[in-house]
Amino acid sequence: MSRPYRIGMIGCGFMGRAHSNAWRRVANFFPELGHRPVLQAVCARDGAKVQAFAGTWGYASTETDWRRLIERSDIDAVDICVPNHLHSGIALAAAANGKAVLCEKPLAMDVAEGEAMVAAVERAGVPTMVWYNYRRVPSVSLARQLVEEGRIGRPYHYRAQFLQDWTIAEDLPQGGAALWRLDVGSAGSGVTGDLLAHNIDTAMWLNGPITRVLAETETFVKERLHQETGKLQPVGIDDACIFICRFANGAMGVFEGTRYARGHKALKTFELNGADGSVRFDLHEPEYLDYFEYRARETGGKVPSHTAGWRRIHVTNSEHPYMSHWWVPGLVIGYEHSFVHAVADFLKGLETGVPAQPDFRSALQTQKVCEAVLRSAESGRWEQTGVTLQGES
Ligand code: SOE
Repeated sequence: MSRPYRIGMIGCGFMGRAHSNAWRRVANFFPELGHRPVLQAVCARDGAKVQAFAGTWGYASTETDWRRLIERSDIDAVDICVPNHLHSGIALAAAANGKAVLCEKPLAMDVAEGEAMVAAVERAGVPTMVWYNYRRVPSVSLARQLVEEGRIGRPYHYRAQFLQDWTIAEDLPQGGAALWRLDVGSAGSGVTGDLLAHNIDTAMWLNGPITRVLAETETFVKERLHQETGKLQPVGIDDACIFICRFANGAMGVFEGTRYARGHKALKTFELNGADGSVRFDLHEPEYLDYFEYRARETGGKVPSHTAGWRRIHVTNSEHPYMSHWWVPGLVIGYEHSFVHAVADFLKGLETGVPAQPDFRSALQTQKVCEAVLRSAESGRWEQTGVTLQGES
């Protein structure tokens, strides 16, 4: 018999929907789990909105003040899906109340805040997870498996992009619901924390710590009307960011994130090139992983030149990560399933005692890279990241 695991969701925007869907569906597709999520309460400031959200997603109750939610004795885990400037206060209070804390990415506004969050949850001894969901797209997980199996060999190059185009209009306001990502006071940074953080998390998971960075950022639209003040205000976020980096394993990296790549909506890509093989992923075709095998691991020999070539692996077989939980081979899954997988791994971590990653401490490493990137864009120099964490699973 699985035991109920009572979720208190804070926030009911786009991410609140993605997470609620995951909590609702996980028990259907991962019935072996010992915990069965119960949507106990959802919290948002707007009473009518939160009522409607609770009705749609099946939450048993609502709150309009997050402090009340984290104090409730009938909540086991608090899931933070609100703008970034609110993460830390809620996480600290939730940990002090003994709740497990799951937090939407990025962990915090900056490293100092993230460190305080790590200290608080570790002091309280509560389980944590940060929703870097793209690790759990089966093709991305398969890339990690290929790396672990030694199929890439000595890594030389890592390149990644996250391209969008939704903020190009100069009359798009900043701040408030839906547009808080453009307001530096709520977001902390622009594409570095919002988009490149995903790429950095994936990169370090696949290829180890990023040790130093050299970056450029740009804010193309300098002033935008603020929805909350009604005034034209300077834009404090980075609209675009490019950086190069070095990994601890000696590989070179190049990253690009922007919301000004006309025609691109969510083009998240990465490629890793090693001595023995390469892998390539593109979020627009998430069910595929491209793999070039130079040296066959099974035989140790080189793949003959006349048969060598890029191979598209359709990542839908039951042997592929997570896929035995879904349909039959050949049938695809998508974006929302990465969140279901995150929940499944989190609950499994509670049961095995091996915490799902990235936990707060691990996500702090990504925060450190983001901060070093922004520092480098300011200084115009290479900046050390201070990342130390190695080899998590
Ligand atoms: C921004 O548009 C955004 O929604 C990010 O906040 C998400 O983390 C990313 O997965 C998709 O884009």
